[in-house]
Amino acid sequence: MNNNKSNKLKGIVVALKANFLIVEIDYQDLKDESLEQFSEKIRFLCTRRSKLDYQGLFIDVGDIVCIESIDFKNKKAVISQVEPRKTFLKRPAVANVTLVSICISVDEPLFDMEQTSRFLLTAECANIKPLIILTKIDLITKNDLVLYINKLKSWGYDCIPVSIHNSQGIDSLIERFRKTKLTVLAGPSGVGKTSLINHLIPTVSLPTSSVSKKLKRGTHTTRHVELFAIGKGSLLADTPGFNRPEIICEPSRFASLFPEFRTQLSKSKCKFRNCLHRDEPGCVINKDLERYPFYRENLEEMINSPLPYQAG
Ligand SMILES: Nc1nc2c(ncn2[C@@H]2O[C@H](COP(=O)(O)OP(=O)(O)OP(=O)(O)O)[C@@H](O)[C@H]2O)c(=O)[nH]1
Ligand SMILES: [Mg+2]
Ligand SMILES: [Zn+2]
Repeated sequence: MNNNKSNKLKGIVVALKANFLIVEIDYQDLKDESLEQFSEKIRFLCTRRSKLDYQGLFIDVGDIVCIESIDFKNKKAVISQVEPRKTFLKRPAVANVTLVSICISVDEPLFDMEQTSRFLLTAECANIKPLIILTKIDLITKNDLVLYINKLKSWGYDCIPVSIHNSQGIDSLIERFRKTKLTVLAGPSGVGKTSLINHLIPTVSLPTSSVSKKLKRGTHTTRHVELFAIGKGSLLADTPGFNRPEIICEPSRFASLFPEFRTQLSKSKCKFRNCLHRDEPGCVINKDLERYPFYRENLEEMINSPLPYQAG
């Protein structure tokens, strides 16, 4: 076998490690039968061609790339091209995301309406449909869980309630993720994103740590984004938790990021085309909706922010 083959291969960036990128190649993409010794997937430690830096092309996890100068023996290669991205989630930074699964725990840390909304808005802003995973449901009663489910429904979102302790919801999650090309698990620190990946993918065993007893918050255990295979052709990303996503959006677009407002605006129109749904006459938005005060407060912040369109 030739260990210094230099043909081109296409792969996906699964992790960034210091100045290197880890690129995974599907075994089936290798037509050369002499490479049978490799398992289904092969990971290469890659640098990037300097011309990519000149072109200002930065590369993130999820990017589809071409690798060259492939050293099969040492599993090293050089990235020579990056494909245009279909989508891009800024934080956590992942390219070509097809589903953002926002993990929110019902307790430890406690469910927080504003924080949950901020995560949802980040996905809506990137035009990626979010799915809410309600984690740690073993910590609350069935009645309380129904209240959370109904609350999220009134915001226009379905959720999948799960617990790794009694395996509730796990099968429907696996089914959903296996149907999706690239799912990102995002959410605050300590909600159980990594624990969920360990539970869903038996070959993965990542470090997790318990929530701080004093602050009732996570301790930022996961430090890097990494993609893991879940079924054929599907990937799942673990990401570092963070507690307060920023909202950066033009005030005129802000209301369209709330499904419950979108529903109202699809049924009837406000009198003024540029209505910001404040106190304008003939506005059709129901100001009694749970998230209206949150919308209003952040809208005012965006309008008055010294940075363009930033709230929080
Ligand atoms: N009761 C209960 N605890 C859980 C569940 N899932 C995870 N945990 C616990 O929650 C704690 C935090 O879990 P992690 O998986 O490290 O949380 P994370 O979201 O990855 O946190 P960061 O990496 O900091 O973003 C651990 O002590 C887990 O054992 C669950 O379903 N029920
Ligand atoms: Mg983690
Ligand atoms: Zn209006």
